[in-house]
Amino acid sequence: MEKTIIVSNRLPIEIKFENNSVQFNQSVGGLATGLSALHPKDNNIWVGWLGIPEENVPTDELKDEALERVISHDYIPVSLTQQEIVDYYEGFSNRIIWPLFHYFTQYAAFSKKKWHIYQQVNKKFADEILEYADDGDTVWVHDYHLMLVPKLLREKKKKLHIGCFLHIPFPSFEVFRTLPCREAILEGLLGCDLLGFHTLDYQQHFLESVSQLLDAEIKCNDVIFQGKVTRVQVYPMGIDAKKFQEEAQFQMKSSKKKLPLREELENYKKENPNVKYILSIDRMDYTKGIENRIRAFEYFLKYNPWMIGQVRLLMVAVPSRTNVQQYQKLKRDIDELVGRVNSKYATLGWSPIQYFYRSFPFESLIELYTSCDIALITPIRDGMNLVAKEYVMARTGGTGVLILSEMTGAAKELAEALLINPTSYQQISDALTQALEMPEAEQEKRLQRMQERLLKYNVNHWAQEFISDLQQTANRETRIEPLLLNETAYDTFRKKYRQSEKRLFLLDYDGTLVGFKDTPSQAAPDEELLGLIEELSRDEKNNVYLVSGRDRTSLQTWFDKYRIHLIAEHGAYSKRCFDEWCSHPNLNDDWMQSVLPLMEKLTDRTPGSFVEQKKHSLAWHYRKADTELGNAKAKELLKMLNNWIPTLGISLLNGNKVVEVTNGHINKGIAIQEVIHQGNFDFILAMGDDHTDEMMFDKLPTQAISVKVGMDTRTLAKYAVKDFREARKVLEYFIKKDLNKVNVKEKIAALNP
Ligand code: GDG
Repeated sequence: MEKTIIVSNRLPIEIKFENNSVQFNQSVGGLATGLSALHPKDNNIWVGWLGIPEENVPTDELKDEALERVISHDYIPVSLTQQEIVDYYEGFSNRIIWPLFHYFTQYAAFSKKKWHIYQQVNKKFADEILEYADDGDTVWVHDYHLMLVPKLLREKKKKLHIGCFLHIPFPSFEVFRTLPCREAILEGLLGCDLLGFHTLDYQQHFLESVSQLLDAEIKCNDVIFQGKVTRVQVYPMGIDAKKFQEEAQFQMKSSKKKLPLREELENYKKENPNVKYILSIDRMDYTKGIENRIRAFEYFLKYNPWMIGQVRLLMVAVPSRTNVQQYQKLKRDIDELVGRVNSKYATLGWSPIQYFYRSFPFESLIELYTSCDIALITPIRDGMNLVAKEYVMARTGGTGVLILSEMTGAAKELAEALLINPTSYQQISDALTQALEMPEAEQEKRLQRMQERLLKYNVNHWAQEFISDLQQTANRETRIEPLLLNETAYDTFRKKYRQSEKRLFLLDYDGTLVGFKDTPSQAAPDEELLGLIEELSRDEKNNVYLVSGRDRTSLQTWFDKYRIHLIAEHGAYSKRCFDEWCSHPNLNDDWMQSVLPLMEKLTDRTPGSFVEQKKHSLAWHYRKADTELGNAKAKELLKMLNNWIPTLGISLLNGNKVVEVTNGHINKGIAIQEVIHQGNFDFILAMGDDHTDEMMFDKLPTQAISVKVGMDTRTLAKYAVKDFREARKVLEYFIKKDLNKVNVKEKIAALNP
């Protein structure tokens, strides 16, 4: 039976060795809750580190006991040495990737040694997973500690369904490019079938980096790299919304239950009925904007002195990564800052900031959420930020205001919060004023909308959606990977061909029937091809269409005397044999005025490139330009043109050493659709080599035979041949009348040497 393997740096359990025994605790973090539908279940397992260095396990007996207990819960521990923790976890993950991906480039100090150990530990994880993973199993890898694992798994086991989710932001290309091992990181992630991010921005940043740094092809959300496709999508992580709601309701109702924190807060409120509480909870991390929050609060008090004694900032900073130097410094800075602000504004019975440097049990967390009137969440960068969502869900009393940094992933979903720029003290101060003055009815309305959304898009929804998309994506891969034409396929085609009465051949020209030449004008058909076309068109049952991006004149000059039909300029024009050219009703060329100058400018800066002006399309060819320069400029051009798609209504074709722009409402797919609708064909064969032909393949009925010419990328075609010579042999095969079995075998041997 197929299983799911979850992989994260840390296992969602805590293990301690105390008094010569093993203490084992299940932790109830967001990830563990979200994945509870997957683990524990059937034979699913979770692979991760136990959180303590190998050397700290006291004795072999205790080690065995710990292992036994961990494994009995279907957790597979990966053992790490102290040195690996220093270099892989604290070092590369938390001192290089974490700051860089959160735009704190000044903190990211690359070191070859740390990178080396990061690779080594990723391999350790992959090896452990491979011990348990069988073909058809699903592996879901989590977060930035393990970005090389997908590729390492894929290299060893092609038939795994591999998903990967990054919980932190993916930075813009300009930042990501500063990482010396940037290509290896991208390639590592591209080993998976489905890669998930919290927001569209992170997804776009990733795709941009791929397009700039790798020789990969990007089709919508699919990255095609080294013959493998990775779908890159957005899955905003939710929380266990019901759990927060129910615990809050439970606490409200059960007045008997001893809730020390709440009691203390309520007592204080009784004595000071007008005081409002502002809450902030984060790990002590420089990305969370703790420092600017305190300074903004100080600013608020300075410019709203009548609020002194009326508001309190209740600030929880949970100790985190205490071995990392920057975190130690941050702790010192925050201690000092809180001290300074408190000493400046405190009165005898009141201090502006109540500061806790520790974590609280879950129940106390809810007490804090339910007791505080405002949540002030101000990260400088945050992948998502679950605290914001938790505060909203715990406000079951109907009131409460969320002030949220626009730099968090959560801001994209919580539009009813008061969104602020975390670096602007003025904005934070204004938001505090707005929150303090907000009528209750408005608070309720805003909260309700957010709560409805959070209940629907909860953490289970997040996990289920990801896994279901992963299954689909991975299956799709095997379904549409083209097959090399083989003997059985040939026999079936020939049978179909013979039994059919009305046949349709849809043939691309350049790259499909002829090889590429330096200039388009050199690619005139040779004797062999013309003979083949003539032979094919002689049979009355055959309707042959050349479906090309070429201009009308060339096609007409070359093929006018044959009984074939022509579709020129990607469908802008069509011509039935011995008839006149007709233009497509969607034709409109206004966009050319904007695109042509851009291409001409690029040509100036790219020696060897040139613009081909067709009647209704523009093609920028860079076949003769320096490869590196040509590729780089083509990417630049595509990027610029991409932004123009909505306004100009254009369509971009990233072909083989050519970027072609056409009218977005005209393409080969639309053109052949009309042909197919008009005829009643019982045999259809389509052949093509590039993107423009994919549009044609996309519109074919299921029984059609589609053949991709070239093996470099993925395709919607069912079959593939290596090059134009083999494509010609496919056609030859149909028209030869006296083929016997021996000949068939020879042909196939020649096709697949
Ligand atoms: C990373 C990304 C992304 C906090 N204090 C206590 C406590 N917590 C819990 C909260 C919340 C979790 O810790 C913190 O989650 P965040 O999302 O806010 O932040 P990170 O830890 O940085 O998480 C982040 C997340 O991954 C998920 O993808 O959102 O952007 O950085 O659940 O409730 N829990 C308890 N006591 C505390 O004192 N019990």
